[in-house]
Amino acid sequence: MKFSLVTLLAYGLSAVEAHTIFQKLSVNGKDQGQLTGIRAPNNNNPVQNVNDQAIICGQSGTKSNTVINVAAGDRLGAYWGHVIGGAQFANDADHPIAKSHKGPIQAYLAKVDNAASTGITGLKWFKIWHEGFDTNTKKWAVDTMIQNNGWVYFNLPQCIAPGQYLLRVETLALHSASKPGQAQFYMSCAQINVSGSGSFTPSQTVSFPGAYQQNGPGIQTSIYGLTGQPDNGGKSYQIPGPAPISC
Ligand SMILES: *[C@@H]1O[C@H](CO)[C@@H](O)[C@H](O)[C@H]1NC(C)=O
Ligand SMILES: [Cu+2]
Repeated sequence: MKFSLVTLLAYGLSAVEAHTIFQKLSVNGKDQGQLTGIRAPNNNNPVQNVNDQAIICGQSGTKSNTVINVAAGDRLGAYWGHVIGGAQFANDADHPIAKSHKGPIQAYLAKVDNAASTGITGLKWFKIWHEGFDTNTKKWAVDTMIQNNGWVYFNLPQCIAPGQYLLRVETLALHSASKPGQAQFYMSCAQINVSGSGSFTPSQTVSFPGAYQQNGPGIQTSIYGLTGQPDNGGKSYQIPGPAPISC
């Protein structure tokens, strides 16, 4: 019983406020600026209902008229901070996110006519990148994000066709996810305009809401081994959603 109290203290209480927000984008290492071209929630609270509209781009919050120009093949960075602006105060241990908040990070695209003005419902999403849990190093994608001071890097695939897209980047925190409805989803959407000579059209897409099931694999799941370590019991972890495109 002592163990469960320790677990509760370590993972339960810290979960209350130790959240995160995706709030800026970098393109080939160049920071595009705070909330520039980003639709971010106004607060760092998670979305826990996968069937809620907020699972698309987070609770509706900031808007931007900017569409960020990128080229297919560019290296993108998504910056996460404990609050808008980054750390909440000096030496904020929960910036960019609390260490307890282990889980995968994913990037999805949806083609739109105008990324600045588009609605977000009914879009057809496909995944371009994800990172989950490495059974060898015992590192979660969230650990990499913390190591990189909030930055999550991935490539925009070379095959992506020119045009405007919403880029949905999601962090999923699984510290309490063994209980129904306790997986914590964090996401914002970046507004991008892709140039290049790609011609990829996805043969399969998913909807948000729709892509995830509340009790599905990788969502309602315990990440703790027998000793209470967040090592997924040494097993591989199944990242929710479709496979990333390959091209
Ligand atoms: C998108 O990129 C194309 C190609 O670089 C450019 O011609 C167009 O003006 C851009 N659109 C916006 C909205 O920035
Ligand atoms: Cu949290």
